[in-house]
Amino acid sequence: MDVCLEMGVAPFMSFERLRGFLVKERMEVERIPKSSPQIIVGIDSETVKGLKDLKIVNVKKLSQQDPKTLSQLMGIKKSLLEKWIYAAKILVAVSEGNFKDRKKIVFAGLDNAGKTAIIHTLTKCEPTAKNQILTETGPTEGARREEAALFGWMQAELHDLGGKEQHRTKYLEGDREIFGQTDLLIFVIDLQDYERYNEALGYLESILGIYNKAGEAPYTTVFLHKSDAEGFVSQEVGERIDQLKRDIVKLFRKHHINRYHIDNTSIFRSDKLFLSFSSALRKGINIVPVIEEILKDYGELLGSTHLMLFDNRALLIADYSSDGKEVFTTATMGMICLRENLAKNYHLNISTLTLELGPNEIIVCKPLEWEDKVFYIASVLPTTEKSNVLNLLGEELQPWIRNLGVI
Ligand SMILES: Nc1nc2c(ncn2[C@@H]2O[C@H](COP(=O)(O)OP(=O)(O)OP(=O)(O)O)[C@@H](O)[C@H]2O)c(=O)[nH]1
Ligand SMILES: [Mg+2]
Repeated sequence: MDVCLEMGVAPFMSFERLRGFLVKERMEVERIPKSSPQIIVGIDSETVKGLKDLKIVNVKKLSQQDPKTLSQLMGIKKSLLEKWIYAAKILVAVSEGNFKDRKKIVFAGLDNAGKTAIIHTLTKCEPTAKNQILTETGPTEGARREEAALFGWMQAELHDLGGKEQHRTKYLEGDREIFGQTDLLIFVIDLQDYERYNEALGYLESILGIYNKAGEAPYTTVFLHKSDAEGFVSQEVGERIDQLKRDIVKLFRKHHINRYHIDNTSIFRSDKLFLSFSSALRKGINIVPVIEEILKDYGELLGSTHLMLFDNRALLIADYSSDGKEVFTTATMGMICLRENLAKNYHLNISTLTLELGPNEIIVCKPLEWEDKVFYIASVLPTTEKSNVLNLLGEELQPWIRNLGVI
């Protein structure tokens, strides 16, 4: 594909970000918003004419459209319009320098809930290293911040809010620095600490109140953590846990929040912890549904029941699945870790991994290397015959991955 952007004053970063969305003309990045929608990959002249009739004459105008309405007006598939509109949104955001360059993820919960252990597992360990020895960090004093590149280029700030009572009181006293502009709230409750369920719920409610007052509504995931109690869980304990879940749901309802999720987690099932975390992360990223549409199209083309996109930590960025079997996802995470380990420790660069799980069920996992980042596309296929199509898919996904989280 021709690379048809010339750099004006916009930083080099923009060029890399936008590569792949544009063809046909050479132009300066700043001129993009006022250019014809025709500069976007895939938009043909017929569509441009249709858009013009609706007075959508430039990329900026296109970026402001609602895909559903436009689909009805133009008789074009919604998923296609969604793709173009999101491409336009990204182009405008980046060319106007108006994009989000990092995500704020807040981990909150009572002291000893397991927040620091979770962050440590997610950032320092491999997802299949079960029962790894955890270096005890001790209680976190105040708010701690860690930077991490997640899903490739997406910069994230992980805020670990030490949960001792004196710290909680301080955060709740209205420190805007602590909760302001959160993209994702992960609230951790120690499932084994039955006596403190109500205290934890009270803290969660206070935090939701702060967001409400600030007019913010970040996606919220509650981790019911340490769900690894050995042996028998008594009926009484089982009932307490069920009651806790009902109380959490009630709390969200009371605050009219419907963007939330409750998940069972444990650092001793780090593969599941990785999946829970990626699933929470994905919820706040507008572009993920666009990627999933692309995966679905290729899934159907390949006759594949599963198509998955991972980063090099084996965090699941997006997937398409026609039967929802988790075993493929977990198996692929294992393959990724194996490849990462062999590359790190033996300088062995495996180009494709395959794993035959059963008749007509072959997982083909391909690494894609872009700049200094590695991603993995994996597909469950009946034979490996068509697996080269995954490279094409990679090409198509690149600009979207490059821009994850910018709008
Ligand atoms: N059984 C079990 N123990 C865990 C798990 N996660 C963390 N722990 C243990 O729980 C204890 C507290 O973990 P931390 O991560 O320090 O807790 P925290 O939420 O950061 O606590 P504060 O910093 O005081 O707010 C440690 O002894 C951990 O080893 C888990 O999934 N299962
Ligand atoms: Mg801590």
